[in-house]
Amino acid sequence: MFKPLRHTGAATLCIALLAISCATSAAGLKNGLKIAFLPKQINNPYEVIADDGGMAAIKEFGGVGKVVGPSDAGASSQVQYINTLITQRQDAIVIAANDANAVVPYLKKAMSQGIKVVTFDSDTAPEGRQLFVNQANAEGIGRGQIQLVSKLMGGEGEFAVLSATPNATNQNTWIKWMQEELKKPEYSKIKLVKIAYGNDDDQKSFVETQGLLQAYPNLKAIVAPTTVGIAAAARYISSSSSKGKVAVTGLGTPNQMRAFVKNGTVKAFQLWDPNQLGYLAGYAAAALASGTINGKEGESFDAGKLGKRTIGPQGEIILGPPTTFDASNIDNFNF
Ligand code: RAM
Repeated sequence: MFKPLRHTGAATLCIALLAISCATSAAGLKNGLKIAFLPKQINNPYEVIADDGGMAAIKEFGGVGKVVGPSDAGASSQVQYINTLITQRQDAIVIAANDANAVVPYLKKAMSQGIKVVTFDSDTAPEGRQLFVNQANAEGIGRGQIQLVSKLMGGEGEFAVLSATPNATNQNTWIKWMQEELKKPEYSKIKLVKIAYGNDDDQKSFVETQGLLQAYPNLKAIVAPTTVGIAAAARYISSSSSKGKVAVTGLGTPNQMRAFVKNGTVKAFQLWDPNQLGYLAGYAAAALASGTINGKEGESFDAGKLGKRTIGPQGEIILGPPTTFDASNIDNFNF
């Protein structure tokens, strides 16, 4: 019986056609795509893991990947990199935006020249990109952080948030959902006393932690929804008299937090696998640049080992729910 060709993988077809060189991969992706990752900052261990995931994906589908970016997470620090990537005629830019708006005119310029733009980790305003690869549902992350800290505080007392930069789209969205969750009657005895900003800078986050402990002597917990912030806060508290009195939680990488879980400073925290986030973003960018998707809701694409993924409302693709790490499971994770 005749089998329609579209059911035949491109790779199989390539073998069948033998000597003819094929311009697409199994997933219909073009060969040799130039894809640049532009993280919030290049020296942030979280971003490094995510970028590595992106580069692994690009290697799988035969593209040419690279990572460029600033050393600080300032609002406009990524602009010069975007301009250079436009000049270099990249096929796609995958960016974790440091500001929802500052980069938009430059990303629009890229798109007007046919360069595909995917945000991941931290989004821009929707007009700045074609797709947003989100680590997890933002509402779920924000509400989940409050559920976790409430448990660690025994349901009452003062806590502070130690965030990244004041303009970080991802942290600001999560904090908004934390504040929503706090409106529920079960949290009536919990008070958010301060939102401090460590700018995803280790030293500044460390000093901000010290400042919070001095300013709020009754503080029972610090929630840092940033891997840089939580590691700095845990480091400060682990060698201070607040150890055992002030809980530290938030979003961290198991490798950075392991020692603080083992020494009892941190009981529990959350995250997803940043490597998978970058990997998914790499495949999304390649699918866009190959024209197998246009970025419309409901379209699906093949994301290698992560399987088939579908675009949701507002061009958002979600990796999956976060994991909660504690002493019982942290050794099962290595990132
Ligand atoms: C930091 C960055 C990043 C965020 C993680 C949780 O590394 O701010 O954007 O997703 O924390």
